[in-house]
Amino acid sequence: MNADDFSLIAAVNNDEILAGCLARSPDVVSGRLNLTVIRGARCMAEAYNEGLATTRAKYALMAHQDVYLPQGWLDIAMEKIAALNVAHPDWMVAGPYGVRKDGSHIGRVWDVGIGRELGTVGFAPTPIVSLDELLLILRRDCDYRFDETLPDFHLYGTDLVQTGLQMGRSAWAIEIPVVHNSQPVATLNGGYTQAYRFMVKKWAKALPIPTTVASVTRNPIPLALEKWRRRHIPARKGRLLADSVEVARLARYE
Ligand SMILES: [Mn+2]
Repeated sequence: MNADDFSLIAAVNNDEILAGCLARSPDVVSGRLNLTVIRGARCMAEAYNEGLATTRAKYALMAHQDVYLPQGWLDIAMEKIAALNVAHPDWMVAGPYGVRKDGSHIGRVWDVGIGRELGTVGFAPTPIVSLDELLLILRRDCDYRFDETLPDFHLYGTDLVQTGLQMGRSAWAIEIPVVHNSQPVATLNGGYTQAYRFMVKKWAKALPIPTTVASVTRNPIPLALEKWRRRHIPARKGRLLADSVEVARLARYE
């Protein structure tokens, strides 16, 4: 396994955020990790499918523009993925932060919007039923394409994990910490609700599916409660709240 086995894909709508986060990652700056940027997509599935079509790398890394991969990240990821290949050869999807079947979270990521590290130091690879979409790793030994009928820019990670599980493959949270230089999501109306309703129909037989935001279920309460919880959060400002490298050092990620 080497760096050429990896391809990094990002959907971008803000070049300042990209430059201050993902494109600033040392593995990207050095050219070791190839970054493909997709702009102007209608939905995330379309963006990522466009990105996947540009590469035959064995492992596709799909990351938010506001994710920073700390110094040495690719080497750690290669080590963890090689171990997963041996221990769980049926794996198809992985990421740094996910949710177990019982709804509990597992992973490790510094979230700038929340202002602290989320998760656990030193956890073993853990089976999950959904992943935070900040970073998704897809093993490309099958012909997975994102479902472009899933609207907007939400829940595509949950859809990916559930598709893998339905195919009899496994999905994991692994310890590959990153900085999510995020801004709090102010509203779950609009695009989020559309994507949520789509998922309730598509995965009717698998419900409830816990996610990092609200459990996907026919019961209207979890989503309503999550919307209410966010009622005072102001709209995103479109600029970074922190310096990615400073945060990575504070987190002792580099
Ligand atoms: Mn993000």
